[in-house]
Amino acid sequence: MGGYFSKPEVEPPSLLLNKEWRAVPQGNKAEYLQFVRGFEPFKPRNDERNEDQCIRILLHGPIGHGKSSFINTVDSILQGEMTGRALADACGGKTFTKKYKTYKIKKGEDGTFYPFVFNDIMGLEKDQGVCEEDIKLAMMGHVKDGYTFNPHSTLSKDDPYYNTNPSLSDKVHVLVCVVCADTVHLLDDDVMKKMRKVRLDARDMGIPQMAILTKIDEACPEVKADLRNVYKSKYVKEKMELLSESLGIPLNCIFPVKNYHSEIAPNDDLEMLILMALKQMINFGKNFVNDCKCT
Ligand SMILES: Nc1nc2c(ncn2[C@@H]2O[C@H](COP(=O)(O)OP(=O)(O)OP(=O)(O)O)[C@@H](O)[C@H]2O)c(=O)[nH]1
Ligand SMILES: [Mg+2]
Repeated sequence: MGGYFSKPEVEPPSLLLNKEWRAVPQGNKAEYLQFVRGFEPFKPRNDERNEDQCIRILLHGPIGHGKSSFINTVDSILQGEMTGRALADACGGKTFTKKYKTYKIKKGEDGTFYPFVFNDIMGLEKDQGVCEEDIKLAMMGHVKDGYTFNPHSTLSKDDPYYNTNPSLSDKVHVLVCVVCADTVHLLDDDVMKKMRKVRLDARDMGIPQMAILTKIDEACPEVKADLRNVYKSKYVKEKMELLSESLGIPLNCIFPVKNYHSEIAPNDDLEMLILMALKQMINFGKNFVNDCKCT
């Protein structure tokens, strides 16, 4: 019999499974990076205008779950240095992102950009935060860049920031729900309902959807110690299943990631997880745009 402070006789169950619960992709970071860097502006199949098309990726989710940090992380990876353009908030509490903003990512010194853009939106909250209806308007391309969301009213048709005649480029081509792994089980019912509503609106418009599960480092100490444990972590698996059940997003469309937040040096494992998610966003967006009837 051990004393109060002595080592327990039974070892606590391991936080890791013996085998990965998701088949680990074969490629390495360089291959994913090459895919992203090599992705060129394209002319959609059904487009009689013969115009180059860019993919618009909209990130939405509860406040403080890492939307802006994800954009900053992608930017940092592709620039090869730590950037902080989408301004993430370290204080928590009320939503930090208030404006609708498009982020382009610089490709070369010659003023060229990658053919995909991110839209960062105000976070969802129980009584505050962005109205779900405004997210629907954004997906339809009706919200102009720079619009400051009002938690108490939706964008009206006579507002100067209302885009009456959105083109295919103004519309959203991929919807990404951003939820953090350490608090997914604590999400308020009202916030979940709002996220489900956004998901159904996107489904009705045929917009492909996926989710990223952020802050996996905070959810599991074994993942914090080594990101390569992600697909063996029981916690991460549980959180992904919970998110999948709650929102109705298939498991294979949910990507666990860790954003850059306190690091000052690059991390290959972190970048690999982010690039895997980004590749899926690009593929989903490209397929959607190709299938769209262009006007
Ligand atoms: N440990 C850890 N912290 C993260 C991660 N991603 C984001 N953070 C931190 O979480 C906090 C909130 O991140 P933001 O990117 O501002 O979240 P947001 O969803 O844009 O928030 P709003 O704009 O307020 O809706 C910041 O302090 C980030 O540094 C992650 O993967 N791991
Ligand atoms: Mg933000």
